[in-house]
Amino acid sequence: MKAIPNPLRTPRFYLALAAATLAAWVLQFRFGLAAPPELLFAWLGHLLGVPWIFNLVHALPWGLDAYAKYVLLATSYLIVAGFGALFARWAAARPWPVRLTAALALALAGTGGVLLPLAGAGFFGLAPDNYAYPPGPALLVSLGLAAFFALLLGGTPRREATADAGRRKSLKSLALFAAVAAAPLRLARAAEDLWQRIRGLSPEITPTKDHYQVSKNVVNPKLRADRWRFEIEGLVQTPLTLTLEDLKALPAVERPSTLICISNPVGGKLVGNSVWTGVRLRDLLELAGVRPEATELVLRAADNYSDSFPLDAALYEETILAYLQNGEPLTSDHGYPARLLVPGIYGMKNVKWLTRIELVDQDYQGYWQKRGWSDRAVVRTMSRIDTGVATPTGDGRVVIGGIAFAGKRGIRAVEVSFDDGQSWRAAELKPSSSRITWTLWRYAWKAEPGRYTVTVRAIDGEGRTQDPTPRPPLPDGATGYHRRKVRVV
Ligand SMILES: Nc1nc2c(c(=O)[nH]1)N[C@H]1C(S)=C(S)[C@@H](COP(=O)(O)O)O[C@H]1N2
Ligand SMILES: [Mo]
Repeated sequence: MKAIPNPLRTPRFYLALAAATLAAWVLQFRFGLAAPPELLFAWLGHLLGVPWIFNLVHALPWGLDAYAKYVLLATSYLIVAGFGALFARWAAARPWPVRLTAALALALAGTGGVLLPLAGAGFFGLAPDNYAYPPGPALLVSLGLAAFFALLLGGTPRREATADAGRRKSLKSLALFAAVAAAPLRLARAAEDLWQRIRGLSPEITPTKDHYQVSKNVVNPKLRADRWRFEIEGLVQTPLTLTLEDLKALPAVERPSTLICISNPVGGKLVGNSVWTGVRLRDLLELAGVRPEATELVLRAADNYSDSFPLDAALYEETILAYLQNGEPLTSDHGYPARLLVPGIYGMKNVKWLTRIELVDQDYQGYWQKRGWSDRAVVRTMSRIDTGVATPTGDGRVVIGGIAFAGKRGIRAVEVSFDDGQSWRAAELKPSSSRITWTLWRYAWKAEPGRYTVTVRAIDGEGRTQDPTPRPPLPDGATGYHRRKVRVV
């Protein structure tokens, strides 16, 4: 019997790995297609959640904390490479048609059946609200990579080299792999840095002190946590009364979430995106036991404010009773000790200083509804140009940017126009951490110094283009495109 060399000791394995990784990066950075490790990365990020990631980041030695995201990304690559190694062990003795078929089948099952669902995109990327990972390309990428990998692997076992020589050879290949792998990471960082360098562009997460603040009050209530009680009553099996301590004892979730005020004008600043931590409202409702007749929730607050929204919005996975904003207790202006966050509907229904939720079976008109504002208050698709002066990219072009938001629908595309909407060019989107947050966009072009009038519009996750008709905020939220003069110096 011919001896089969351990594939991990053959340079070919590392060559195959390097080649597959390079191919994945070209596809990802050049064409924006998600390769398997990136899908895994998306899932790990989701699984760990922001607090854990913060902890990990702070625990990283040697100044690596600035690169935490890349550490996680590299870990994802290592895990996928680990599976590659297992496969290589198995495949080394098999003829290449068997190896190829197995690799393709594994890739198909792994990407379509495991990684895409884990990344939140549904089986084979078929979830209706998956817009981040086009399923066809993601599957093609992994099939292509698998074929590549399988073809390069092993081959006919050659005559045994001495174990030592084999080890030296594979160490060398490993070093080569690391060197090659570092280059695209640097490229990715440079691309990321550009987002940070665009002067005037909103940061992805709005620091609490910069988050817009709106309320009906001249002086906001300053509540004492030890006196605060939160009640769920009305059409429930067991009415509930919780203290802040009770609330904090329940399983917490945290998520970035964009708030926008219904009175925000086109191009306005009444929009912000923070990371909120709290308890899922549906968990609380489950504790109380909602009766089948209930259709709406009435929310009341310590400042005598009230509003309502339908029960189905209360049951969204993302709807939370939050007590932390960006990792810190809520400030009194943002609703201390607890406030509601419900995605997809305007800020006014995100009640601050919440004290009571009542389940009812009929429509309820809240504080602003009695004053003529929309009751459904579904967030309209909006986009904004943040930059009044374009930033040089360093390669002869200039770049502008801004935000786009479409509530629960997500953003599929952003386009800019330099001729008042006669022609449109696609902007680049920064992959956003979640569907319910705003998306940063940028557009770079070669420009002569001067003044340009730029118009922006967004296309939501359902493929609908932002409403171009200029309308004031009252009663349903403003519509129309944001247009702005941009200087190139
Ligand atoms: N109790 C209470 N909650 C409230 C309001 C209010 O006046 N009282 N204003 C609402 C409005 S109109 C908006 S836009 C958001 C703003 O939340 P923020 O100040 O945290 O950005 O809070 C909402 N929740
Ligand atoms: Mo608002």
